[in-house]
Amino acid sequence: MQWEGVIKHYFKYLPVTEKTPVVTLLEGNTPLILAKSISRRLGKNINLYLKYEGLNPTASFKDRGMTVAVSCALERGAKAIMCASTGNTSASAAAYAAKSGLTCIVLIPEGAIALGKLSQALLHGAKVVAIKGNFDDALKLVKEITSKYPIALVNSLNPDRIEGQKTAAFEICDVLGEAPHFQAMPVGNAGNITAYWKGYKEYKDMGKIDSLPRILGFQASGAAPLVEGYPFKNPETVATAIRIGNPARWGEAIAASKESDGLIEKVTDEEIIKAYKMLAREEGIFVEPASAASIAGIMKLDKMGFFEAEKGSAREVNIVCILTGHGLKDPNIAIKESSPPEAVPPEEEAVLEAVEFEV
Ligand code: AN7
Repeated sequence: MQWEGVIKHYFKYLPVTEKTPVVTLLEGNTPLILAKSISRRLGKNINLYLKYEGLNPTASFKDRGMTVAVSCALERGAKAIMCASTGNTSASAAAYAAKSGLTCIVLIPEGAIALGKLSQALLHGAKVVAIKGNFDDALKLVKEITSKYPIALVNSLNPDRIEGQKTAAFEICDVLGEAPHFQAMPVGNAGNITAYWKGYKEYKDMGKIDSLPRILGFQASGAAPLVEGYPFKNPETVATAIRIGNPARWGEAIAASKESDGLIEKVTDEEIIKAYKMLAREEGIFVEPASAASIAGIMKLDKMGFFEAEKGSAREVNIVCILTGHGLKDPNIAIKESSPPEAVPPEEEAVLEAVEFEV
């Protein structure tokens, strides 16, 4: 049986009816992969799982929210949708708009979105406008424009986005048979952390799980408003997806960390790149830098002794890291962080020498 997408699968949990024109690219149902090597680093009774959201149709978690946002916008008679984006939202909005026949307008910060994401938005036919400013400036404009004109806003300020994205929490619980003990994730505009926490709470209220996870959110240290407690005017990080200085869902993010007895911490670009390479080389998983922030965060907390109590206990401890976007989104970083191959003559000896192969 083919998977039918998140709206059909989780229909009764979502703001849809039989009349809703469902726009789907069959998003969701992403794998939960046991990270054997990283788990081993953490301790014998600790299982670290990777929720590989890069395997969604446009290669990020945004598709879960976009299927609901676009379907509902269509149901309400929208002709156009609009978003500001650090890249992934624009790629997803553009694809779902293409599928539905809606016009898509996206505002992006000039020169600050990864190549893969820009190519997606352009190829899907979105009207892409680059702003001489950052994401926060772009979002402000989108809010103004969509409040004046009949254009549906599809950033995560739109509650339908949150509803769709909460299905990832459902999937994790459906696979594990319970909620994980900890869930780690990158935080930018703070829509996703809001969505996951809502999803877990709803599943508990419905009696599907008995306990809730502790939510661990991570920001890049150059774009860490939730950690420092004030907006960043000029956010900077290698993880361009989370280069956001003034998160729209600030209060909800703090609430998720507080209510769940979790935290929101920061990780440096160096820690992010280290985790990015570790995932690629030890687990065979290619993510974009922002996604590696969740692993960088777990490594940082582990170093600080955060998991000491868990390590001593006899019970198995499950940590789920959300890998929000695929590595191919940002190929420039991957190449920059590697040694590009040298060209050699087309001869056996030259090839063996180049790979330093010894029998
Ligand atoms: C890979 O695309 O904000 O905290 O405009 O692309 O819900 O914002 C992307 C965010 C994490 C942070 N990982 O999620 C956008 C955008 C990846 C992302 C986040 C984003 P939120």
